[in-house]
Amino acid sequence: MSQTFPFPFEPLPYPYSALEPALSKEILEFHHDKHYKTYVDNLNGILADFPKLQDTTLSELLIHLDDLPSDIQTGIRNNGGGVYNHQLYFHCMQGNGFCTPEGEFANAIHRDFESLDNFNRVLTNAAVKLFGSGYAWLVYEKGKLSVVTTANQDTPISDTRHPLLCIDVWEHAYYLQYQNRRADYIANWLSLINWEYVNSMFQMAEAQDETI
Ligand code: MN3
Repeated sequence: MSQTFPFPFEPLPYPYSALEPALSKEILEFHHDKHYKTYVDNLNGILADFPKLQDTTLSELLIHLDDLPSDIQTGIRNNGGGVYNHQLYFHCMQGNGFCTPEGEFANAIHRDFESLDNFNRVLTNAAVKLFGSGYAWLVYEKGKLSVVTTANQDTPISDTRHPLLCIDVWEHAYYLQYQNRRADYIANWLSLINWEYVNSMFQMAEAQDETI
């Protein structure tokens, strides 16, 4: 997330119907074109009045929220987080059929979660139990993988912690298709994970880790 102001409204990386039947075209149209776009517009609206922050990357803004002017901290947290989280979320999915982690990344999953099945259980448990709106994440920190959750549009990013994957459990992510059945959405979502993309995030996190 090395983009800077003005943050682009990125197109969905696949057709709106690509994730059916697990996730409907209608959900993705609303989620991408309405919800995500609103966060992009709001973030750019806030930064339009702060030229000094316009060269700061989205990751840096979110890592150093406490250093921002106090009157825009909440706005950047909610809308900057909304942009960051949705971009990762959309990229974490694919509709080309089930795939699995490979190579060194697969070894790391086995080392830290025992198996891919157990990782799926840990992520599912976290996502199902998350109260209210938020995300469940796979993160990399200091050579180790773990699952964490955040509320609202908070992002678990820091100087040392790298988000690799996230599942959006705001009701807007599933309600049109699954109504109150969040667990069914999560179970079907697991089959959409784009492990190739998550692996590329893992490689990047490892590379950045070595430079800290
Ligand atoms: Mn969302």
